[in-house]
Amino acid sequence: MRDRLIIDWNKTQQAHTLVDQKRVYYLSLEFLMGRTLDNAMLNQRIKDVAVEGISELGFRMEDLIDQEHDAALGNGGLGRLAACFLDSLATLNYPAWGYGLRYRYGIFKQEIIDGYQVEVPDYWLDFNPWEFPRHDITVDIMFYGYVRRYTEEDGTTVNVWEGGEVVQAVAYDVPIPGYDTPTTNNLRLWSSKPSTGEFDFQKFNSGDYESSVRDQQRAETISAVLYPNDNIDVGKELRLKQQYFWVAASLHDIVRRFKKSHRAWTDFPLQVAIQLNDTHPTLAIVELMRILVDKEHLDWDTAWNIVTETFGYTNHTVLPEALEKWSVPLFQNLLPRHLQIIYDINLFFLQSVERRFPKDRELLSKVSIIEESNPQVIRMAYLAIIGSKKVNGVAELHSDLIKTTIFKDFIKIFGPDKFTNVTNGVTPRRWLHQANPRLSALISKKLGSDKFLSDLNLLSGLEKFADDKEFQKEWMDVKYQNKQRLAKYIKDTTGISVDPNALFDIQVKRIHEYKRQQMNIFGVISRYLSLKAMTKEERAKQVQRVSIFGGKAAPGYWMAKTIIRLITAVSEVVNNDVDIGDLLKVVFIEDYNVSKAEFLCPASDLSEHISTAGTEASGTSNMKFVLNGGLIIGTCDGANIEITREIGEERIFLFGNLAEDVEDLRHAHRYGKTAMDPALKEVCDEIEKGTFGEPGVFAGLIHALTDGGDYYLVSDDFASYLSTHKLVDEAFKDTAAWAHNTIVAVSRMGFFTSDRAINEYADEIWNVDPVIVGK
Ligand code: 7GP
Repeated sequence: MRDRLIIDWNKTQQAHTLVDQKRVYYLSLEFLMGRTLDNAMLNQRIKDVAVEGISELGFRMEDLIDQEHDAALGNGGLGRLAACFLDSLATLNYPAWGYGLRYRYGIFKQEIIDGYQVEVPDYWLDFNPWEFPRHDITVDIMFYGYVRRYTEEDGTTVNVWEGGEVVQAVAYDVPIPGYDTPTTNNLRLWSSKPSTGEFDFQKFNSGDYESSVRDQQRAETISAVLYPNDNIDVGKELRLKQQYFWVAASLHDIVRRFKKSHRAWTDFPLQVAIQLNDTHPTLAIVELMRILVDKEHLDWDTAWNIVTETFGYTNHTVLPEALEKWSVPLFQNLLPRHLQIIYDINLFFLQSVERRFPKDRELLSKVSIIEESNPQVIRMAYLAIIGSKKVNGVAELHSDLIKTTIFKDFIKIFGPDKFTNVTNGVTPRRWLHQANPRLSALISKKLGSDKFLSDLNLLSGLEKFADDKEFQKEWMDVKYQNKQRLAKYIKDTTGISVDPNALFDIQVKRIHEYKRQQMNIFGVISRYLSLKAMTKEERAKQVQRVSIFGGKAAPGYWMAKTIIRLITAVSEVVNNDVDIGDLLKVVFIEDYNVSKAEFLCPASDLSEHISTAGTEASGTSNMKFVLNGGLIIGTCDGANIEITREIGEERIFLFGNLAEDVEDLRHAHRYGKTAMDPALKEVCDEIEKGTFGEPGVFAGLIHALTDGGDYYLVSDDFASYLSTHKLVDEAFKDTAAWAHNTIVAVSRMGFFTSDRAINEYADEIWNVDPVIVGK
């Protein structure tokens, strides 16, 4: 497979060089790729032959596929989106490159020990046949140092950044095969090592091993680990180093490629579109200014025009704690010249604002890139907005919210057209065809073709079979088999027996208070208490449930870890309660990752996307679960809203308060005007009684609901959450209607392919065309 990929990769790169059209560069600190082998075989359409060949050799393909380590260079949604986008870019034949960091350690592995999360390092590079080290492609990157400014004879001022520490970036290339096309794009990941001049052999030979090794380690540390935080900014110097290292190496590469064509600099935006995946690569704006002004000696305005025509910025969150801000003193020490450039960008920007809104001092301080706190901080999102041509959110509600909340002042200045929406999508190759081969085969059989895999709207052809009893049976049979596979996995890994006939209710995603796994487990406790209170006869009428959780907590996020502990504690009690038996089981799946998502999504009847309204920018697993024939319980948040619009509100279990009411509800909590929901109160009392072990362990969770002001509005949404779960139970009893609804839902999911999202970026933001690579 590796050889095949490289042949197509070469063809593609040659074709792209030859046509020399505009290329897209997707800069992302995270690429959550998962495994490659299966995907590569399917995209190259040789899996059947490979399976046959492997079996003749006496192996099973599943076993082989299972040997591969996930490439887990990401935390959650943002990183997985980047991976889906790479698949679509290649499939749609866009000349595109991904640029990222080659972390030695990806996201940690999660072990559950005595009910608690324990983090174990993920050393994934032992055996990685999918990367190609390019020792010929290196870039020297500088940090620290000082700026020397002088005036040339003709009177121009020159700034030279010098005297810093130099580290070398080495390229590692990962081929990205498109589906059913020879186009194989490149993902270039940078690895850090001491620059050739830096590792001191003199010191080493003279016996000063320690200090020479220290220099080496210092350099290698830059690309050593992925920061394990999802939706939270911690502001550590090493993180800023990672960002600059990666951005500077990538821009150097992009500029070098552009220069080969000997075009005028003003053509740069006609040849290059750079997309910033959140603010992590925002320094690229500053670095490109530095290259154009300091090195290529363009005048400031010409350079700025080039820059602001080149970049696009995607925002992935409105959570204030996730918005990147760098302390000015820290930044000044590490990147002194870049700080000056930022000051100049800010000055010219504020001057232009001042001219248009004279005497509005408040507006100036509100939109300044520099926040006048102590210490001063650089607001990276503002820099990204000012330096980009377009800014987009990732679902309609989210794109509206950024315009009315965190970025509202910029609408005044730039007008509304700079801000746009591109609703996220997921690749149907991995998330339907690869993850759910049975369903994919059934759909192909019914539609008479597998063309839907590259044109997902063709799924609409299924709708007319939604009431076909025979088809419904085949459909539900696929679901049953996928649930059986999951039940076996649960048995093998946790010892818990679950009945595949039960309703499988799954919430898998990073653990975060805003995603409200706490509300889910409180709901489970409430269900448990009701079951306990029932007579035998009443119990016999209840729908069996398996509540499945999975997800990692950031190592420093205490509340998230406590939520995991509550889930495991509840599972110990409920699963061993003889009164309850198979009526309710609670499972925590250890170490949730892309490969596990691939067998969880096909096995759900119901999945939970229950964030406090206005907090989940889009969500993408919601799309994966529906695409795999499951229904959703969810809030009116992120892409849930558009999913509802597409599939029809009778096929989604929506509940809870709306985003527009959140502020008022929070306000009411702050002023003690809200009594806790009675069902939630019962749950809290039960926890405090010690039913789930030492109550002190969970005090933080309870406190957040009471004196903590219930910021995520669990109490406000709890009653409607529980009553909506009752509706789910009722609906599940009617198998024919359930089958009908899931078929109709799948048939209307065409919109949520990442192919559609990528075409929107290409047309509305990048202005780039596909290139057909010959066979
Ligand atoms: C996530 C959002 O939380 C999720 O709703 C969205 O679907 C995903 O991005 C892709 O757009 N955001 C992050 O993962 C994140 O860390 C802060 O954002 C930078």
